[in-house]
Amino acid sequence: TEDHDHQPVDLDRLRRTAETVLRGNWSGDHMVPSRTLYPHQWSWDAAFISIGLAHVAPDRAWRDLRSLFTAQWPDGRVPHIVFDPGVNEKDYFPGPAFWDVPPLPGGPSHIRTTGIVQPPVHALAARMIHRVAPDAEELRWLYPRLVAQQEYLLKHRDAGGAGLASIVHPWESGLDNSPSWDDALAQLPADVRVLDRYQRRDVQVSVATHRPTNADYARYIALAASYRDNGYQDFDLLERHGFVVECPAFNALTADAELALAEIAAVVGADPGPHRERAAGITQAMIERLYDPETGLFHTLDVRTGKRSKARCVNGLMPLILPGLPARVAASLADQAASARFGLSPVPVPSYDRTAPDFDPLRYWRGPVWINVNWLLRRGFAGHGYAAEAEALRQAMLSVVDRSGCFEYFHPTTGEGIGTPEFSWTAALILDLLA
Ligand code: 9WN
Repeated sequence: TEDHDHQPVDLDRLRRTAETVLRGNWSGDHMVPSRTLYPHQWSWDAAFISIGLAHVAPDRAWRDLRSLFTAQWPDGRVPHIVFDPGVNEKDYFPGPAFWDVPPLPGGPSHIRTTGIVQPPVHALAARMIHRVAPDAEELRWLYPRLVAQQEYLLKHRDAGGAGLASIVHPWESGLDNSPSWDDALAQLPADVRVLDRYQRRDVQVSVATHRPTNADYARYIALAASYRDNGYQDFDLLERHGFVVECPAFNALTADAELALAEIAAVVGADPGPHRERAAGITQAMIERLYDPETGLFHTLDVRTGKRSKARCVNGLMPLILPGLPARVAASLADQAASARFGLSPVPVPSYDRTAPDFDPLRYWRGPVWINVNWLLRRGFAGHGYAAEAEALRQAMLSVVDRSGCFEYFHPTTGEGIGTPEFSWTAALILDLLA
């Protein structure tokens, strides 16, 4: 294995580094994404983390998913953060006091969570852990919960009425300040005075110029407060809520979860058929609503205005993970991923179009490279028969992490590590790439 400077990647050292990060970030019954910046349990982090953890500590991998789903709401939603009661309120903002989720009838009363979700990567995780460390008992426990998670997204969140899930907050995408949301957010006032009442914790722990701007952060807080004050309800979202958007990555992962559930169903004695049908339906609706043949990419759709964002972002490549994508659409995504706009080696695919005038190599999801989306893209390439691209991307990921460490994200030109240094999903997914 060689990186682009032809320095060999030291695979043993890389594996040891990744294992050390995961040992350090384990917190009794779950993994934290980072000890400093993210001291609680995050939803899609837990999925990526457990996929890698399965190779070195399968009990912990199953445990992480179980902890998360123990906090599932009675309506099926899996909260984007499960708060650790042992962590001080001031160590993460917005914390449990801000979200103010009342104890839920029929739900666990002692667990505090947020009221928004993140992409459903957990069925894929369960299927992948089961391949490495088979445990039909865990799968039987998880299966109805994973089904309820999907039903929440596809019923309660189908604000557009076309069979796709809408997100009600940029944080739900996992790609917080992606340019994908700029048009939708621009319609909301950015009253930064809202921040006077709170302390942004992220800009104390991390570098402010890398994090979302205050104007964006003020909108995040206002949107979260509005959803909270509406009782975290999802009816009449278009009238009641200021941000209702269909994201191609979120929906691709929702369809992918149905495919994973079809396989899990076969193990637990349920019918895989309906899962496959739902995956096909979502894929079809995504092509009709989110695909632009002119850019050769998928784009987010603002359900309130009916307008598609023009921004070319990494979530627009993510539908490549879907095996049911027509070959011509897969080919256009593969072309775009390898083009000068993105480029998959020597440094992996960035979060945003490198040629865009507002491409920012340092600011969070507006330029830097993230390992989780690249890991997904690699699967997409491999699934559509692009073996050389899949391998190039794998080498590029191993190389940046070997040179820089298990950082949260990486500079899209130099590969330098940015953000928090001992980031769990980077470590976990590298272990999966090495397996
Ligand atoms: C808000 C934990 C999370 C990831 C997201 C990433 C970032 C949180 C934040 O960190 O979001 O949820 O405070 O910025 O954008 O993808 O799950 O690692």
